[in-house]
Amino acid sequence: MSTAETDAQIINPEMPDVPPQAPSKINLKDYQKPSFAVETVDLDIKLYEDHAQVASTLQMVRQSAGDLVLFGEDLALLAITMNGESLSSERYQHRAGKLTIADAPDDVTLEIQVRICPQTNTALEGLYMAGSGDDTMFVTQCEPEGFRKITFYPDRPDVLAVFTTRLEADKRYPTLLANGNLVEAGDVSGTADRHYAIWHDPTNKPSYLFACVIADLDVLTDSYTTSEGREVTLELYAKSADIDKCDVGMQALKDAMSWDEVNYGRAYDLDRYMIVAVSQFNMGAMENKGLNIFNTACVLSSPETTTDARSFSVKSIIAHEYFHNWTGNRITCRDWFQLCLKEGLTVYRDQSFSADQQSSAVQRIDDVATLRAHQFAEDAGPLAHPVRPESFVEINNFYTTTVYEKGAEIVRMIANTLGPVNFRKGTDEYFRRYDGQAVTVEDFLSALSITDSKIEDFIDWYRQPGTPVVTGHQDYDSDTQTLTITLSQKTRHVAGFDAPKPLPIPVATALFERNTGNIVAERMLLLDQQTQAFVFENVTSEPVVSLLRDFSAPVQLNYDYQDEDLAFLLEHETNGFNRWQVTQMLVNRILLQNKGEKSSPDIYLHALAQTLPTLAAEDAMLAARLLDIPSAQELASAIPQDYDPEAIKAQREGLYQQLALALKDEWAELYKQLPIQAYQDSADARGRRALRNVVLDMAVTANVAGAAEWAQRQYDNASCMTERFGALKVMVNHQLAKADDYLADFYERFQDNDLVIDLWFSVQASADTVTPDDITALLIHKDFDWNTPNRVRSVVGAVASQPTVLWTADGLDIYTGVIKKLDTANPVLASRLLQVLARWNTLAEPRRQMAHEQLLDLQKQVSSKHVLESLESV
Ligand code: 0A1
Ligand code: ZN
Repeated sequence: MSTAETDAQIINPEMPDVPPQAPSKINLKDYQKPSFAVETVDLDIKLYEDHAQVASTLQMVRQSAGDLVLFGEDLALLAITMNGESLSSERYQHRAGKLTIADAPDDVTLEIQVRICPQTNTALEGLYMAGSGDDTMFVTQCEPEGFRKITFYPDRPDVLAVFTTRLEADKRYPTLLANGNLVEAGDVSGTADRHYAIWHDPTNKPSYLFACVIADLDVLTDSYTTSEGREVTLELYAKSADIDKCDVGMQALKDAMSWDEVNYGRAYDLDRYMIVAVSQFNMGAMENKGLNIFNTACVLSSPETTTDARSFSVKSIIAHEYFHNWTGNRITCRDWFQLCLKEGLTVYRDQSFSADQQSSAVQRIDDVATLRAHQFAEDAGPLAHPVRPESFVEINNFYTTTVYEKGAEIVRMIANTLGPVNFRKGTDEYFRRYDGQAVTVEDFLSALSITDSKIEDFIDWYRQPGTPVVTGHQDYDSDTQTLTITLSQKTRHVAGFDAPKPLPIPVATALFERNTGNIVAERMLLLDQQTQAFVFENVTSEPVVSLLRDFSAPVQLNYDYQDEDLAFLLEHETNGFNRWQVTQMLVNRILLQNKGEKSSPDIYLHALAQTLPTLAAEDAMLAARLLDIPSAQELASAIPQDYDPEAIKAQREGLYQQLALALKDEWAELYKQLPIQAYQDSADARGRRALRNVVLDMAVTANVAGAAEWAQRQYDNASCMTERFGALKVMVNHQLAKADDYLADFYERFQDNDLVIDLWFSVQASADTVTPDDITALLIHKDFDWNTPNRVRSVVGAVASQPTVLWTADGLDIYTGVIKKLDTANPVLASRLLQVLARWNTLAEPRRQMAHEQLLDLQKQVSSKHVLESLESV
């Protein structure tokens, strides 16, 4: 059918709102149950050369009084019937993305036909075309509100239904997938070149978990037998050139399936579990029922093309999406305000899974570093919101580190407060009570509190924005042999919210005897008042106190430590995470304290020099992490006003230099102890590779004789991407003589692999010496592609990590230009990229004024509600 023919048939196009209204806010307090439930949905999706036709049949039953409301966006309505009768346009209203039928009977069969255009859908929501040339494929992304771009539907998470999906397309696309079980497949009669497949998903699911794929893909197949005896077929689909990079993901899937049975008693419930790798995707991955869609960057992995860090994150994302099958899919969210219900719990579960696959200390370091770098910044700025927001314009703007990572920290605090046995009793109760339902955070807390009613008090953590600051000091009384630790909490008052209340803050504490370095007492203190004193008896001498062990709560800690106490803890703490934490506290004291209060770096440098050589042999990964100096971006997030990007960069680099010089004599020896070996994917081998890259950078920084040649040799002889890319990064960052040759070689070797070329873009865009002109050159490079979010992020995301480039007139011009370009083409991506500019109001003048003007200007030139909402606070 030609486009011209179908245009003529569009009935009752949407009434424009005249005059255009400001996008309206949706409020949690206005939640109302849907008037109609959907029992079954039959979808028939026919894909043609330049459009698709979607026919749907919905069986609906009234639940309560009210209109029958369907949502639809970017759809051309071709036909609609209710209980067999064609609906004339007077029977319904179609306005602002809503189709409302006022006087529907109690039992309704709706038949709807629409035309959509996946081929021009650059927003990557609904059904869209990904890839190019021979690799073109069609995939869906329906969370949170993409299903309404496929057909008219009560597209909200509390409407659950059984879906049957028929897909029809040209045989050029042999892969036809949808949720559930394959019921039938065959040729379309009367045609030579079209075929179809029918899928039935027996589970009740919300529309955001719908998915389908129309493509030409290869498949890696495996199987898993669940603890309940179900034989599950596992399939990982990718384009044929990538099928050799699917083994890591497949193994991770099997590991995750077994981990969830052992740790939460949860087995998989369908006979088939499919994962599809897609090169154009706005986020990491999506947990559609039985048919996960993954960004290629989050599922493909091979030693030659994938760094260790990426490969490790592939495993955790596979686990994350798998764990959603219970926490998200079988028990889902009542409304999008409850997003943290599925995300916080699932992130906690994937972090726990990953902690079992490597050193749990290093896992905790990674989780906390991410939280501090991104979530603390969000909580401190104008986009701060509660883990469960109370209003939004565009829900896509709330897939944030606050909802995900702070949400996970709340679950962690609950788990630690309950202990493993009672936490398991609580989660068992949660699954028992709410399986098959769409529920709220209150429901979750009520199940978790069956063994301890105090757990319900954690609700305030979900409601209150801002990072609490915990301040404390200690008093030792040698006469009574008592130690009193006094702790206070304060959370900033975020405009638009109630005055903050004290929260329940678990503070894991240990007392270390100064003479021996031994732990003499360990306790979980629960700070739930504004100020509280905690007394320890029978303490024979004044100890060094270690607080917030394992980062027992997502707070900022200001305790009146002496630098020497922190150095003592670096030596004596038994937990690797806590040792890292004290190095970070020392760095903060050196870099961020007000003038006059700044610590001298001597104690820090001395303590590291003492620790590193031995630790490098015992636990290379931890040794590498102890050398962390927070990124310029992270340091900036801790500066509430008058932030000067140049000054912070200079101080940061100065400390890095001092560290490199302080250990100058060690680097050659350490590097020698970490020779390139045949590739192995073990925690130990990954640790050695991580440390080797850090040592290489330190050696080049300290001008160790021959270090530049070490980098070249490491690149030339690399056994894997971690080594090759690590060496390239050092050469580019330090502008070593051969850097350009090696960049060219890297491009040459990997030009056919998009994910590696993303690395090639990002290493240049994030180089220490990058200029706005370099960024512009990358944005017009022949391989730059505005339609591929991974490629956009590889350059633009890197600019965001360079405050000295970003916060200049040219840098901001480039950055706001990118937002304008993506505003209507891909508003989800545009708005996510925009969020880093929220820090503009902490800048020192004249940058603050300049940034403010640029943002006001941007506001006038954008139109998506996503971007406009992110600019509301300007
Ligand atoms: N639920 C997914 C994240 C996700 C959200 C939105 C998307 O498209 C706009 C895609 C994925 C997860 O938590 O993994
Ligand atoms: Zn998730």
